[in-house]
Amino acid sequence: MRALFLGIALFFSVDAYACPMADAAAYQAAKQEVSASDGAKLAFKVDGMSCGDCSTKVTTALKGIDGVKAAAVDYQTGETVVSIDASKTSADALVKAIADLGYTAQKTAAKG
Ligand SMILES: [Cu+2]
Repeated sequence: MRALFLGIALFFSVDAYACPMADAAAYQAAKQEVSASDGAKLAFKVDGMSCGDCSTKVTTALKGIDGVKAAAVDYQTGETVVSIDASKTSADALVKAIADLGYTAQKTAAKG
């Protein structure tokens, strides 16, 4: 009985974790944070991401860079937006940090 309960709990937690709709909503919320941030806005297209773990890895790496104020990464489209203090970091540094994780990043035109 307990095993069954755990099985069901695990099924639902894995399902919620992998839900593309929830991931898309989280990206939209993170994107708002980037828009609201006072830094210079950069946009990238990141290739090679396949799940929420990938976007978390990229987001964490970007936010760990000195000068990055906010970052939002959507693994489903590869769309990545970042707000930076341009006196501390650059688009090239962010592209390199993403490449170090094994993904390919290309700078695109920032909107807004
Ligand atoms: Cu992944």
